[in-house]
Amino acid sequence: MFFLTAADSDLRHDWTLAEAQALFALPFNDLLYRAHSVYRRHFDPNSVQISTLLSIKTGACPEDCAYCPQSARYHTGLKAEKLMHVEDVVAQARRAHAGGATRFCMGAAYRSPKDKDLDHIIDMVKAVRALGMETCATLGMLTPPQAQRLADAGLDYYNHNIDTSEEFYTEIISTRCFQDRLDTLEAVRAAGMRVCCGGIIGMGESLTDRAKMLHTLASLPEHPESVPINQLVRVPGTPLDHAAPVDPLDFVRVIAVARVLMPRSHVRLSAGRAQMSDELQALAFFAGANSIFYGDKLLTTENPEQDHDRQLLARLGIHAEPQAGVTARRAAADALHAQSRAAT
Ligand code: SAM
Ligand code: DTB
Ligand code: SF4
Repeated sequence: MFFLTAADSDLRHDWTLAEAQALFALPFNDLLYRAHSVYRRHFDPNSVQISTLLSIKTGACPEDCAYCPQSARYHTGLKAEKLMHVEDVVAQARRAHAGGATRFCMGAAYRSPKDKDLDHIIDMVKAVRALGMETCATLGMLTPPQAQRLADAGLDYYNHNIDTSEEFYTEIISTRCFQDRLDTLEAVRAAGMRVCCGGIIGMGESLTDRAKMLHTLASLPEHPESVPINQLVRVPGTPLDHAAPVDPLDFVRVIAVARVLMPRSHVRLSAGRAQMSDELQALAFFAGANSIFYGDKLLTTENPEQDHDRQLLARLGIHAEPQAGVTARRAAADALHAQSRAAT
């Protein structure tokens, strides 16, 4: 006899948009109770996965993403920098690992990487992986062969955000379309990498746009393993500098709905933490956020001081996910990857 447990039935790929909207419409306590219950069935609620970001190629990006300080179209005072040297990247990764991060995410301000840049980035991936860290990269759009090269080099995760709903996307970016994002996500999956995909709250999107964004993510053939929820960092010089601030409780609602729709994913309380109170972050962790970016800088903007984060996590009794968990997750993923390579 086969019994379906509550945890099994939490995992669904057939959520309707109306169900996602109904979750947003729940009274706050009802939504948080539901999200936290789901969270406990799938994770240790006192453990957080820790990633550190590094901008390996900064600014001068040809895209026009209205939120981004790295677009060449806006005057944000950011100094553009070429692709970093492999040794410098590895030195930063080593520092992040010693500080407690288990995943290292390398970000580059590209529309899509050139193959010769990918050669260097592959060297970075191999060297960071050799430290025992999980590796992640966010380099813009990828062709299927590029995705395969990164997967074969051992890149664990690829970050590529859908950012918002398909409808609102055209108001934020004109230089690519929503389908381009989905195509890259498909190439990343097909190559056997794990997916990190989320969005930004606070760009002037409606509640329906938020529900649609999460519904799109939860309707992918496999849920992204990591779902970063960013609060817009308003950067002077970008078109969204004066966007209206998000109601903090509405931000927590997004985390909670993401947790319910994608129960086994790591939901990351991502950009914007430097502008959040400790209490708001505590609520977001209760609602099911179980991943953060750690380190004084995101890509180009500020993140909370490491000391402050250490104290906050200690006050909440939340510990960093142990390295053993990371090692086991990688071994399982590597075995799957080897199997699928053997089958092709
Ligand atoms: N160029 C690549 C791309 O767009 O996919 C990778 C780097 S890009 C900076 C990665 C992500 O950072 C974006 O998709 C967006 O979600 C997030 N981001 C950029 N600027 C932000 C801001 N001001 N506030 C919050 N998130 C931001
Ligand atoms: C994600 O979702 N957020 C990160 C990471 N993935 C690449 C980037 C946040 C960037 C915030 C603006 C900056 O620091 O430039
Ligand atoms: Fe370029 Fe990425 Fe910034 Fe868009 S979000 S401008 S693609 S770096």
